[in-house]
Parts: sequence; C-alpha cells; structure tokens
Amino acid sequence: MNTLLDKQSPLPMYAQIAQNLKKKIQKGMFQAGSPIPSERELTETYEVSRMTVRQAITNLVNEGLLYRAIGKGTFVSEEKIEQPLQGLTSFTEDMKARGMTPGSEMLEFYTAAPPSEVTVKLQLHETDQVVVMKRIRHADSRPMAIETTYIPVTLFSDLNQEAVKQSFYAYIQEKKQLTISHARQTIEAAIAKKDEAALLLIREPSAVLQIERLSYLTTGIPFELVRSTYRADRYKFQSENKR
Ligand code: 16G
Repeated sequence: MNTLLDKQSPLPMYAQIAQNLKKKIQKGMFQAGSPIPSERELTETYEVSRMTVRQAITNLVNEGLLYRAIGKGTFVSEEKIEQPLQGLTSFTEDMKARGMTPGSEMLEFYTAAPPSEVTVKLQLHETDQVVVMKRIRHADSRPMAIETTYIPVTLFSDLNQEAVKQSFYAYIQEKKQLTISHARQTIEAAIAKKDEAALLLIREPSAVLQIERLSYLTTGIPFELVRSTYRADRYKFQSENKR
C-alpha cells in the first residue's frame, strides 16, 4: 500500500498527488525551470494509473505551477512577481527592490504625431508631437514586459535615447527635477500576439496582461501614456483594500 496517498480520503487520488507534488515544489525539491519526474516514474512512485498521474499534472499546469514543453516533458514554472497596484514606482526601482537586475532593450525611439486618442489622453494640442519609445524590459536578463511609452515633446525637448538608457523616471526626477504625482491604470487580459510572444520568449498561445498607465506630474500635467504587455506567467498584481 502506497503511504503517500490516503485511499480512505474523500479527496480523489489525482488531487492528492497534485498536493504532494505541490509540496515538493514549495520545499524546493523540484526547482523552477527543472523537469519533474516522468509520467512513468510518477505512476511507480504513487502506484496509480498513468491517467491519474496525467490528471494531477494537468491540474498543476492549469494552476500555472507546471508547464509542458512538447517532446521534452513537464517543468516547474518560475515564481510570479507580485506587483503592488498602489504606489508609483518605475520598472527599474521595482526590479532593484527585489534584488533583480533591471535591463532594457530599446526597440524603437522616434518623434511623431500621436494617434488621436493619445493626443486626447495626454491633453495635447492637435499639432503636438510625442516621443514614442518601445522597450523590452528585462529582469535578470529575462524579458518580462514590452512597453510603448508616449511622451509629450513639449515637456521634454531634450529627451534622447542616452538620457533614458537606464531609467525614464530617473531622468524625470533627477535630470529634470520634476515630481511624479499619480497615475490612472487599467489592466486587461489578452492572448499574446505573434510578435509579442517572440519578444517575450513565451509559447503560443500564451496569456498576457495589458496595462495602460497615464501618469501625471504634481503640476497636474500628464507626462506619459504607457501601453505595456506583461507576461502573465511571471506577474500577478496585488492590492490592499480598505472599507
Ligand atoms: C513602469 C511603469 C511605466 C513607467 C516605467 C518607467 C507600469 C505599468 N509601468 O514600468 O509607466 O514608464 O516603469 O521605468 O507600472 P524606468 O524608469 O525603469 O524606465
């Protein structure tokens, strides 16, 4: 009789196996990015059918704890980054606070007339131009998000790639001596587009989180409209709510 499972328990066998595997992941017995034992090995460990093992694995895949790589096996997922919704930190500050190394790859940087809804949101005149900055944001050299930032040229006429190489918020606060005040943000679920999946190094189809942030200076002027695509397998958003 297998001692890992309780045949008298009302909890089905596959759920007990899923729980047991989960514990092993939490204890670090199976590391992020490493494969878990094969289905055959698991049927021997738990003395159950392959179908039962498969169902346990499917549950953990659906929970996001494991992922399947075709032809390679089943692997332990990376832990998600828990990002507070309150507060107004930059990507660079966030990653540093977690002990990770922030990085950016600039994909596009140009000045142009913005789409009309961007003009409205940034409270610009029809003829005003914006700097469009598209970056892949990295944490420990791994892609986490793609950000497209629209910045009014009228506010930052000296803005260039070099100035924002490290951090856009650092440029605003340190170089321009301006104070960031608040932002309005929306989050939506989506399926990654082909080019996004390629940039984020995720399989297709994969879920992503689309965030739009409109941020203001203390003067009440909006200084950026940012559209970001975050990896849903690496991010979860957290908030504290009071009544
Ligand atoms: C964060 C912000 C973004 C801001 C960026 C500046 C969200 C959804 N986005 O990614 O609005 O432009 O930080 O980062 O929180 P940086 O100072 O590292 O360039």
